[in-house]
Amino acid sequence: MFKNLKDKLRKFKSKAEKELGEDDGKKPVKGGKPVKRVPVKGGKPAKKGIVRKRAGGKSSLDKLDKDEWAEVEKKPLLEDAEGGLLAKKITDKKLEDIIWELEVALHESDVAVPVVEEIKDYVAKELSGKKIKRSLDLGDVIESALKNAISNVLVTKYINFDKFINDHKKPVVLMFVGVNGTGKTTAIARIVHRLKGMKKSSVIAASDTFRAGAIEQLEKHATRLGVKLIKHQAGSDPAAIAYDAIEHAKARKKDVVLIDTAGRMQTNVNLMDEMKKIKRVAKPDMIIFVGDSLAGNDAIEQAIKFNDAVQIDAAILTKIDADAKGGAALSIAHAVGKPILFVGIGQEYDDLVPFNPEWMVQRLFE
Ligand SMILES: Nc1nc2c(ncn2[C@@H]2O[C@H](COP(=O)(O)OP(=O)(O)OP(=O)(O)O)[C@@H](O)[C@H]2O)c(=O)[nH]1
Ligand SMILES: [Mg+2]
Repeated sequence: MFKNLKDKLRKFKSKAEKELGEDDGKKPVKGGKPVKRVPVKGGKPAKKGIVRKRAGGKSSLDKLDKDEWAEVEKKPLLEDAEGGLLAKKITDKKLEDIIWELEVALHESDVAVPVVEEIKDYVAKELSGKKIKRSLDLGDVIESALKNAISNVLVTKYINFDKFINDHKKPVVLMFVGVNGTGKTTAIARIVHRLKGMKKSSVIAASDTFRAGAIEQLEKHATRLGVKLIKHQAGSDPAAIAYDAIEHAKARKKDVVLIDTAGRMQTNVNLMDEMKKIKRVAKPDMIIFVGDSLAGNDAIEQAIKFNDAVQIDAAILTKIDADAKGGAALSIAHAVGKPILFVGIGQEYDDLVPFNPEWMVQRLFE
């Protein structure tokens, strides 16, 4: 999972650590002006022998031994607010070089362009001019900047799916949309399985009347999961089936209606119009775009087009168990401004897991 992106981030971190860790040989600078390599207090040179606490704990400069002074001399000395000595300042020149490396790494992992820009800017802002205490590890500082940048792009209005279902007026109507073969039907079966675990009853609407075998596929899942499937013949009106399923749910006091729809290319105007009709008739409480993470940047493009057509509320990203790149997972929520609800991580019913930024960041840096 995300091997490519993970490796690239790891390589970037160690390279950045190395490059930023090297002394640039310049005089240390504070506020743009060179400062003397003598600790200062209130802008004036400190009196010889004055007691000054170092981050490392020594309390008097007089007490520094020869080797320690040699160490101090090698590095720019700056003071932090507490008067502790600081070791390093990340210069903009060095930063520019490593940010370029980061940009390349992200592009190679299929991260969408606006997301690359955002991560770059965030990392640059967080590291620029940063004075790094000796007590801090440069690698940790870089990793934390990366993690914050990634969390930042993943944070969109979070939806707690279980809470949404629990709190919402019943029946809750969920409609699943996406291009062919992304995993809509499988996701529906998995959500029904999840709802069963929450003691919520479901009914499925077989509104994919387009693809041969689609109804049979759902029938198998419905039988296995023990839920009602509302179906008409192949080729019949998908909106009418959704309507019937909702009526059934109202009459039988079912909690959730899940509407399966046919896969369609975002460029197929007729099928996109048909999807809009299902929405008009069913008035779903949540439209969920199901995207295949293996499609990378195409999945982002599709999400944008589906969002333009029916205003999606959330996304599910499937097959991330097979996704080495990780770009789609990083980009999709940002691209459409809607959260990822779940990710598909395998072929079993349980392999649909709630998604949140920490989950992704944890996997990228484990
Ligand atoms: N590895 C893996 N395979 C998945 C995942 N989700 C779905 N699949 C597989 O993807 C294939 C297509 O899944 P479907 O659920 O039929 O996709 P669909 O979007 O309903 O397809 P259409 O109805 O034809 O548009 C199936 O073989 C699924 O088992 C996942 O998270 N990981
Ligand atoms: Mg399907």
